[in-house]
Amino acid sequence: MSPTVDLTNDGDIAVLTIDSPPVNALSADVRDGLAAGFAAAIADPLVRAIVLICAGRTFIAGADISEFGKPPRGASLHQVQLDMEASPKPIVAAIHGTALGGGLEVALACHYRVAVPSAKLGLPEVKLGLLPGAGGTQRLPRLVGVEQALKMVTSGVPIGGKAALSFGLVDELAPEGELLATAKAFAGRSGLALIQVRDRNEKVEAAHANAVTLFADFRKANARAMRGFEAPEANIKCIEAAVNLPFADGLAFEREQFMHLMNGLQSKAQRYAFFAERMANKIDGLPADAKPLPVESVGIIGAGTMGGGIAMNFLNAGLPVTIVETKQEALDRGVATIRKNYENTAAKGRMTAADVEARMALLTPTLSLEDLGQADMIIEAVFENMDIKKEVFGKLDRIAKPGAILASNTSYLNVDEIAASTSRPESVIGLHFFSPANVMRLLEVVRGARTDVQVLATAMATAKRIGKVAAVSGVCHGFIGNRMLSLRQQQAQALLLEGALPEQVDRVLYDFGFPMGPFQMSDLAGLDIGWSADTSKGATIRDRLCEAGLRGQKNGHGFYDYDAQRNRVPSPVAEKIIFDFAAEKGIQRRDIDDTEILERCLYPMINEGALILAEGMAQRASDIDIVWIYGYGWPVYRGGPMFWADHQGLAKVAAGLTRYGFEVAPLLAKLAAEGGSFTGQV
Ligand code: T1G
Ligand code: NAD
Repeated sequence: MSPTVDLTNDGDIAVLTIDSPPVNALSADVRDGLAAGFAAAIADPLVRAIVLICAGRTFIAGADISEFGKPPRGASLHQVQLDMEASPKPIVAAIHGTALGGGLEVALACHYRVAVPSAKLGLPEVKLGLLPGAGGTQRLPRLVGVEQALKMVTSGVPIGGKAALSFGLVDELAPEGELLATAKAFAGRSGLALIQVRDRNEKVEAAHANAVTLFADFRKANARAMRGFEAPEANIKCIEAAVNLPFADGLAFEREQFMHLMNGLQSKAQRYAFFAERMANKIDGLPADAKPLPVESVGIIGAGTMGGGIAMNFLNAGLPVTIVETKQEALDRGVATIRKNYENTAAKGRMTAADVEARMALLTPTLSLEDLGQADMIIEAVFENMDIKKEVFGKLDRIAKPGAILASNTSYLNVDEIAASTSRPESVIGLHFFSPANVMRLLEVVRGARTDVQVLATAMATAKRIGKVAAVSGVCHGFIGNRMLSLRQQQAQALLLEGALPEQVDRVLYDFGFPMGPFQMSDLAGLDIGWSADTSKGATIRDRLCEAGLRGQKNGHGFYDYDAQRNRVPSPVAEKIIFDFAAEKGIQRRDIDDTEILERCLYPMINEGALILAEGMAQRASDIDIVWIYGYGWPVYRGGPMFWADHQGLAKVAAGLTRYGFEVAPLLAKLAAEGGSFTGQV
């Protein structure tokens, strides 16, 4: 039929099989194959019904995102769907793996859908800054109802086969491994009505009466999660259209909204982030034979803030973990925190009590480092002190089995220096998790000068296995994220002295899309992290605040004062300390506008990003963007600092840096001068 679509007949049932690895995306070839396949099967007098199925690991995982923004070619998906709906023979979709986006929309144009229980069905377009542009917003609510459709298109989270059956999204579940047979049997039933989803109006009509309240309540309940994004509201409007307009008008409205988003910068940024996330997992120049080593058991050293969270990632993946502490009390506290976290999740219904016990059963607490002798991977998360880390790695070198991976969760320290405290630096790597480590998806994989490529490949594979988005960093102070963050923090502090207020700086970055500004973040983390009264010199605002007893949220007083419900108001005490400190420094405070605040917080970190790139501390600019999106709350709809800088115009960024007294990084100056970009996206 076509290189990607095959048509076979089994008796009077035609089977159209899409085979277009890796995820059977709806590329031009696949659309052409479907158009030709359906036409042939419909025209074949021997054919009574048609089954659509996919080869490989998944049903259609959506439109081919890599075709977006390019001149259209091949059959139109819209026309393929119209031909399917108009078919005089029932068409049954047979779904396994993921039926996502355009893939689910093709299934919704079929008369019936059969799936295996393990299948995932969803419309994740909102995660690409889009909406389902092939009728999904009009057909889905007609099957699953308005509220469920709203949830699915605004969260982009797929549902499983069983849930899909219960919502009426699929008509039958097939036993795993018997999908084709079940779908053929279903298609072969006599008297199957040619029901088009577009004509099943009961559920949208039922919502008509209280539509205004329903949509208002939904918008209100999800305002916080949707803040700053354009796509969720457009998705809601389309579901509203499904309730208020005839199908064809709703479809036209959906098309218009889709094109508006498709041509917008937010979707461009989110599509960029989609591929950047997948690219980050690829290591340039990695020999093809650098296959990941097996990791079937893990050791964690230190059960503090990070050790516990790190352990949970591996327990969640079903891997046995041995966790080591120095004292029983610290060990008990660490294990209790892990159990508490799981019990909280179970209390929210997101796991069962049996799941909690199953994970805790995989955890072995110990006070003996020797118990890590058989671990495949060992991750150290002890105090951020080089001597302590070297001592630990020295001992590990004698205990760990040959070939074991020795990793450090250090935030800043030199991984090569840590590695040099062993006789096997090639087995040492940095695995920098972010707090809370069981939640934050980013993992900075720090490649040491002597780290073996197989150790690196294993780290990347392990990251994917525990659901992390990994990006490779070279060895430098603060790696990629913290190194750039320190520039932003420095500027934020300087702005306070020169005339800005904590709440002003925080508002500017919050409005930009960060979950919170630097001063609210400092209060949350604790103003005294790494501070001690004995060594404090009163040299910074933070020193002065700590010397005055302010600690942040934990004692209710920091840059803000907090009530029992953690509501915050600007702190007059902090403000006075800032003003006095500025006066002491002879700084004449002035009014500073929001633009200057934003540029001085973001431009220097972008400049540092250019240095990181030029030094080869990051493989590519998109890795830097992934670090900031998954580790530091950079709004994904702005693509990350390097993507954002490209769209601001590097000449403007370079000029701003000069204006604010910064030396422009050579790479940035060069790209600005030649009209280039970091990401190649402009
Ligand atoms: N288009 C093009 N390439 C895709 C793709 C897609 N839709 N989905 C995946 N890939 C590539 C990916 O880049 C990677 O390539 C390889 O496949 C494996 O992916 C009209 C407008 C399906 C759950 O948003 O969520 O339909 O890196 O590493 O972890 O309304 O991929 O190997 O070169 O992610 O097993 C809507 C996107 C599109 C789903 C599999 N669909 N994909 O996850 O593998 S918009 C989506 C995923 C749309 C219509 C609209 C995941 C996956 P490479 P992977 P995975
Ligand atoms: P923490 O103080 O909460 O925990 C450290 C734990 O290590 C303590 O429980 C301590 O008893 C234990 N420990 C110390 N020496 C030990 C030894 N020799 N053997 C076994 N256990 C020992 O610190 P944390 O915040 O979890 O930080 C741990 C590491 O992770 C540090 O390197 C830190 O820089 C890094 N890190 C921290 C964060 C964060 O946000 N807290 C984020 C990323 C990385």
